Amino acid sequence: MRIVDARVIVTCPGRNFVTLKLVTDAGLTGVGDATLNGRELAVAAYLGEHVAPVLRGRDPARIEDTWQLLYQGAYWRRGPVTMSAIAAVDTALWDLKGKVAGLPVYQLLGGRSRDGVTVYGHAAGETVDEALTDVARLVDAGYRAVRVQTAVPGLSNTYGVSADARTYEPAGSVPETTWSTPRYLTHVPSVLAKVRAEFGPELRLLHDVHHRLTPIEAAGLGRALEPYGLTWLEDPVPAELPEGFRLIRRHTTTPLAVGEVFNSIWDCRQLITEQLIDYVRTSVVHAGGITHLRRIFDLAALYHVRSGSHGATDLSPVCLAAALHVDLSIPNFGLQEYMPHTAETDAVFPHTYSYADGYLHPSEEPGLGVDIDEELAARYPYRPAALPVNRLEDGTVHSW
Ligand code: GCO
Ligand code: MG
Repeated sequence: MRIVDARVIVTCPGRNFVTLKLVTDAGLTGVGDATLNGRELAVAAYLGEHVAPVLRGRDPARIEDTWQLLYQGAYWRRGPVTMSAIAAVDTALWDLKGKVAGLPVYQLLGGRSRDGVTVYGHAAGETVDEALTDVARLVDAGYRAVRVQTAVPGLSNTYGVSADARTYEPAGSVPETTWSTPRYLTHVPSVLAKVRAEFGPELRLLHDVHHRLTPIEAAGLGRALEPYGLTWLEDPVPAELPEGFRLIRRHTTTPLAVGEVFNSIWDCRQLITEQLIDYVRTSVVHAGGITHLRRIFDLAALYHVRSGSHGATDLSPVCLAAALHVDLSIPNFGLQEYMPHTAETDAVFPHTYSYADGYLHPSEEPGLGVDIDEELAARYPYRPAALPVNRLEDGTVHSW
């Protein structure tokens, strides 16, 4: 079998997605997500100009060899653009292999290690009362784990709280946000205290700091949150400096989750091998596809680190479908983030994974069980959009 076509499809059913579709001479197709929020066209060009010509004529069965060819063979390694492009190819090849074998991809990865994939949902509110109502909505829908974010009094446009936060995070809608670490640190423990008091000890609670603190500030927050038994505190500091996590670890037992912006095993190596984190949040699309993600999770398993893959709505249903096959099969699964896509997006990406009672279940169809409706996709042309920029109250640029 040979690859005869590699199509890069950019579509905007509410937000932008980049998808790679591989076509073989046997008429089989495979899909992979290549979406890099706010930088979509960079990956589309990388795939279209530099990768698609290499793929045409290749044997789709050679997944590992193709991965190495695109990684080692590029000389310029790693980085979000390259690794998202490699991810799309890798994901599409696994999809094809499943279709050739007549098996869902999780069977090719070793079969089920569990009955379903436990997910966490997003609860948010401008006020704490609104957030409590939103947590109740998720609990009623069966969720066992909930991430809680609220606006910070005195700041407008807090991360994770915009009106469309549940469906779309937020490229283009809020070009600039304002941040104050003292206001945030004063507010957030009281929010988690109220949620824990209202919902009891069993609901798993998470909170995302979105890379905004320094290690000593994060250490203090982790300690302040200890009474509320968080499942994880996410991205407490920018993770370019893994050594910084030693300082956080010295002061708090609140578990840490990091890695949604990581692209390779090298980005998380030190955090994992020094046991500085508890969950690694790398995703199929941004960390080199199913092949490389499994390598990361295997390393993590040696060090008692579990998976907690990124799953915001800027990762397409193709990525979510692929994530579920990985999640179901690995031994050290932790949690999977789940933000349902809009009906518009779901229509462009027909899929057969399903949610029930706090769990997602991947498709039993051969391959990944997801596709892109190219005709419908063409009706939603690309719309330029950028992620917000964050500034302190005095105007200094700060991590968003
Ligand atoms: C999360 C992430 C997202 C990112 C978004 C960026 O935990 O889900 O932090 O909210 O901000 O995916 O594109
Ligand atoms: Mg996050």
